[in-house]
Amino acid sequence: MDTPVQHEDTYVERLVDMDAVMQQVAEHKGCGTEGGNSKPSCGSSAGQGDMPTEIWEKVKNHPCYSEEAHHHYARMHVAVAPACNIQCNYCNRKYDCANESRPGVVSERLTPEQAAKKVVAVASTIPQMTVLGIAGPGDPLANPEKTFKTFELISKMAPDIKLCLSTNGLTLPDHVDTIARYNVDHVTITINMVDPEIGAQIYPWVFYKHKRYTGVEAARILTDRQLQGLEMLTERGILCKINSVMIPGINDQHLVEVNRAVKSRGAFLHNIMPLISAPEHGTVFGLNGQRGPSAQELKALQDSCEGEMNMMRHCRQCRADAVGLLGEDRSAEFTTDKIMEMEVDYDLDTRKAYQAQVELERQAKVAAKQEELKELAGSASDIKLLVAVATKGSGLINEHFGHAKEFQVYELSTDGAKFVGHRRVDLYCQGGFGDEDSLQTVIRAINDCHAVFVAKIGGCPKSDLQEAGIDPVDRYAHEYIEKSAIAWFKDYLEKVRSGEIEHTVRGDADIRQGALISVA
Ligand code: CLF
Ligand code: SF4
Repeated sequence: MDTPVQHEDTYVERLVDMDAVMQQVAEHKGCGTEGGNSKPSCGSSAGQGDMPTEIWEKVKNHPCYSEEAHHHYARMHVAVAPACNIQCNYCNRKYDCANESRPGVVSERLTPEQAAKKVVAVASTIPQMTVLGIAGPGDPLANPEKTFKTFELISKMAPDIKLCLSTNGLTLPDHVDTIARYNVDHVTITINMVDPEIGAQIYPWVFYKHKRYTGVEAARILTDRQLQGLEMLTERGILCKINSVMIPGINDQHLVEVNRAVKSRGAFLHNIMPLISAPEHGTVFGLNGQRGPSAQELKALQDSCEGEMNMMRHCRQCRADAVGLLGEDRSAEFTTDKIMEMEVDYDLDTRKAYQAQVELERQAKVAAKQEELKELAGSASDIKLLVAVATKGSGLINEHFGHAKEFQVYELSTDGAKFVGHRRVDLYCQGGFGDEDSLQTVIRAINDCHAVFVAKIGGCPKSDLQEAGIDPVDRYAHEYIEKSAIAWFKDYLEKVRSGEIEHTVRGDADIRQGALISVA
């Protein structure tokens, strides 16, 4: 099993001079100075920066609320909430709630008791699992008894695990006191509009106080309840993340207004996700041909909102029974049958010791990046470009090109390396041979990138990538991502300066819609 602290070839070496590392860690101001950028960006930050300590304590190990943490810490979901009280045009209720899940995914439903056993089993096996979320398969607050019973059991059995909740917000104001009582520190509300006319194009109906409402009236009730719930939560100091689904031609421009509305009500983080819409999902949008955004459209909207508040760009639209690091899915290891047979020993000391080691690894990574950044500091250039990275986690370039199910995307500039997204792809390596069709989908998915960093790559894909103008880089295998990307960028700028290469602007890239969506 691969874990964040078992990269035996490099880990011990990195810890040799921990005094120096700890000194640099003490000095680093990641959140406010990510990549030398002075704008706070806590959803994609490396450290505390200007954040109050009590908020930092809540986000530092939460893989969704801290981009940096998501390389190291895992979350899990338990699918205890089957019912829903609204209808979204991008959702088919045969599948998981599409407000947090990729469409077309079906999760294994659990009772609260089964869920609690599962959480303890996973926490004992994956000590870096720090957060338990309830995100479906329907709306958790349309199933309040099951949701809160699950939280109650888990807070007794695994008290160190943070509790998290995701909701469409319709009944949120009714449950805020209970949420606070159960110490649920993090709540996600999906808010796609603050204008009922736009809402009527997204929501055909809501079921509220024993009555079904449709059209603009339904959307007005929903937006009023969502914003009221948000205000009530932030008044109580509960951290709120807003998910918004970007639907081109319907709410894409409007999401800037949504961003302002949620920021003014105290939301901590805004997660704008692409609509994923394919006819095979059987949703209204899928069947009527509503398209999702391209990679450039999504990034442009996220960039335009970033001046207003922290943006999340590392969401993987997880399934309602997801387990593991974001981007990996270990739910198949923890099916109900397997859990019920497991002998579980919940050892808090072992979990703490393991997480302390993860912290050292994480801090060494930050220190290495800061060191490389110092060398970049003298460079003057307005070149900004994207690179893709194949990684299995821990902030390392440690995945083979052919085994990558996704690539992480970083924007490089003289400010440093900034995580700006990820692209899911079809596996190129199909049991020992490369699949040419898959390679073309990979190239389309990272077509806006100048280079792709991998632990290893074969001759054929290498030459196809070069032909497409993407530099396959394997010389930083098993090194830290940001440090390596900054070092590569320094070389790139030098080559441009010397006239060895000419800087070109890349085109757009695809966000995968249909293929393989139900697999992970
Ligand atoms: Fe789950 Fe959501 Fe909590 Fe995270 S997921 S309930 S906040 S613990 Fe995270 Fe998954 Fe995106 Fe959700 S990557 S879908 S944002
Ligand atoms: Fe589907 Fe979630 Fe919308 Fe309910 S709230 S209709 S489960 S996407």
